[in-house]
Amino acid sequence: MSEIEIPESHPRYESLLTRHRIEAGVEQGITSQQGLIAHGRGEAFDYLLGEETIPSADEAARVAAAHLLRADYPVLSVNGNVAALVPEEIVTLAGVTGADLEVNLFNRTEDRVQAIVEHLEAHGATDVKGLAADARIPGLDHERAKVDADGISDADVVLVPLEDGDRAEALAAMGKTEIVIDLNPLSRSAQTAAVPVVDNIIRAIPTITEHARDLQDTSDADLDAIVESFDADGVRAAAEARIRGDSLE
Ligand code: PTJ
Repeated sequence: MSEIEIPESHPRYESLLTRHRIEAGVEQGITSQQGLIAHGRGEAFDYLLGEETIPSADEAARVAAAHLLRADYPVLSVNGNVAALVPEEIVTLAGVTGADLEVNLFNRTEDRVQAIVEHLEAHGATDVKGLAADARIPGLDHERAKVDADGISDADVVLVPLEDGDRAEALAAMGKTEIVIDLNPLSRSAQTAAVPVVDNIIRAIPTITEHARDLQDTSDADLDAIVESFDADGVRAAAEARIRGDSLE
């Protein structure tokens, strides 16, 4: 039996363990209550994807890695679900790609931003951004507009995980490249992303990290070629086809 009294032989063991992490995140003041609902939405899509990284998602993860390595200033945005599910993994990705981490919340409270910053620091992060909130993303009327002037506001490439909203579009309007991780290929964020990674964040972050390690010594010209040959619409269509059950992938 694990800490959560679920036998490891249970057919949904991994999924139940992940749910428990989200629940624990709420108890620790890291994850919002809405995060529980968001997680349930994600689980349903993951079930339909076969709970695996499909080839198009792996391709998108490689392109995401190329973008992060090629960027002048990449920033990984962290919300309450990301912090609960992949704290160590996202800190590792930041280290491998030279990106900064910034806490950006929809249901923003200063206490929760602080709790997430401390949680990431406990997993090895330093200089986590998000507390200053001294700049705004133009065109957004909600709390996700609040960003750091020397963080997301200054970034050229931003990783936007787990949000079905209008920030990816607003970031694109600022001239930034947005990489979105979302299990729903039809979410607004996935639809407007330059690079939609349709995969569970639990698999996607380590996959992007693995690609970044593989691409570390690749020339800028070759990274540019990887980025330029990417077909975001093709990736969205492949994921939707897999979910609808008419995929040949
Ligand atoms: O911490 P906060 O205050 O910033 O709030 C964060 C949530 C996630 C609650 C907020 O961003 C929200 O309400 O999100 P939505 O609009 O429910 O969108 C979340 C998206 O993430 C949905 O499209 C889900 O399918 C997707 N999703 C959920 N869990 C995962 C996921 N995608 C990848 N991996 C997951 N584990």
